[in-house]
Amino acid sequence: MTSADLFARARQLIPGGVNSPVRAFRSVGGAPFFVKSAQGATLTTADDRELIDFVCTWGPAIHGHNHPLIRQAIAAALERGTSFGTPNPLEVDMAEMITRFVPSIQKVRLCNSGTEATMSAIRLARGFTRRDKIIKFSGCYHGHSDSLLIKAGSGALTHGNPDSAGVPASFARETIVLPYNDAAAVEAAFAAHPGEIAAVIVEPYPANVGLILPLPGYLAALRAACTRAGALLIFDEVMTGFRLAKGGVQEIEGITPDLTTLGKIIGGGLPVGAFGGRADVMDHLAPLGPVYQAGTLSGNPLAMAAGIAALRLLETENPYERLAALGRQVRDTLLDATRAKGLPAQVPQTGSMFCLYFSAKPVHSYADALQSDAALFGRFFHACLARGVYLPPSAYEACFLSTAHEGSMIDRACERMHDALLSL
Ligand code: KE4
Repeated sequence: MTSADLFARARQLIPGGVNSPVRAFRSVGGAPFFVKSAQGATLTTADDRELIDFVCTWGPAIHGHNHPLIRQAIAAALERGTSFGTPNPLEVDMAEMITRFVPSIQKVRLCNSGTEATMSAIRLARGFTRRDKIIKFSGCYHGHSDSLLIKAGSGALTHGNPDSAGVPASFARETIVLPYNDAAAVEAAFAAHPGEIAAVIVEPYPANVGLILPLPGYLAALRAACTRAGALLIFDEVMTGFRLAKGGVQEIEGITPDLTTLGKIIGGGLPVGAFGGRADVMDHLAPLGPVYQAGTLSGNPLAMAAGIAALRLLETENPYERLAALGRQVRDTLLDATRAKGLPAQVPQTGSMFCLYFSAKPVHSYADALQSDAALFGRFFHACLARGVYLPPSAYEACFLSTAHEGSMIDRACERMHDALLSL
């Protein structure tokens, strides 16, 4: 069956024909392709097209798709069964690795998605501080739990508005949404709500809005404001954890959050999320404390085996400088091509993450990102796809690289993206 046949069937059975909205290509136009297999840096579609993949299943595939050591680890675990519903040795190994990689995580709880991780971290912060309000930032995405599907309200310092149907206004009232990279806005929000704010949750490098990097001192200002106010600082590193450094952004920036949320890479391609941090906070979780959190498949041995293999590979290969070199090569290609074409462009890049904004001004916030030319990005997306390069199907996502992109693969991809830009 071709992608078109599959999509026609899927739309009869699955809303929009997809199990996650971004896959539907709504913001770039056209119909999504279906993938039947993936290997290294390439996807093979149901139409037998080979695509060089810059989505990497939205982050997990840092070692490329279907890595033999991860596959072997899953196969070995499979011999012993898939899920026991009891404690198992692999979840202890995973917990030891996470706490070793990320020193701020003294204790960790495993779950099954990034959404579960952030939802649980928010509940834990509220339970620990006995406060109800939280602060999040425009353009940051933390999964689809009700308290986090909130957009900025009219009175920025008061409360947010639901960012989805089905989220009660009463929930939105407990979430304050502020602009990222504006330390004064955080100070003002704490001043306006003394003793009421349980936590600040932030993607330290927002990557669900393209890619935005913090202005100097911004993350330190968040840390100081939370400490002064007795609120918890939650780093949502579901995307950046283990991707930019073994210890994530908090290692790069030297900032210690109270809680960290994780996902993607720690599942090695299977469903895993995690949240962890200060032991005195984590011990408020059931069965020790009053904050309930649970999951049938949390810590299941198959996903643990895949995630442990992925983390072990990071430990043995330490690929971060190699990945950053790939990122710089793509950045330089995109800047050269847009300059040659006379197109205004910003290409923020850090390690193996980058994005392309068609914008004349640097992007420091969600508002800045919205001023970029999303329609032109859609044309660039399809020009790349026509040349066998798959970028995230949205102007407001980050691109990912893997160790499988090294060598001729990245050269080929850069040539094709350069050609795609000149064709616009
Ligand atoms: P999941 O529930 O999708 O596993 O994780 C939610 C989440 C939480 N925090 C951050 C920083 C995230 O990036 C995500 C999920 N990222 C998107 C990519 N933009 C997942 C892709 C999708 O929704 O299909």
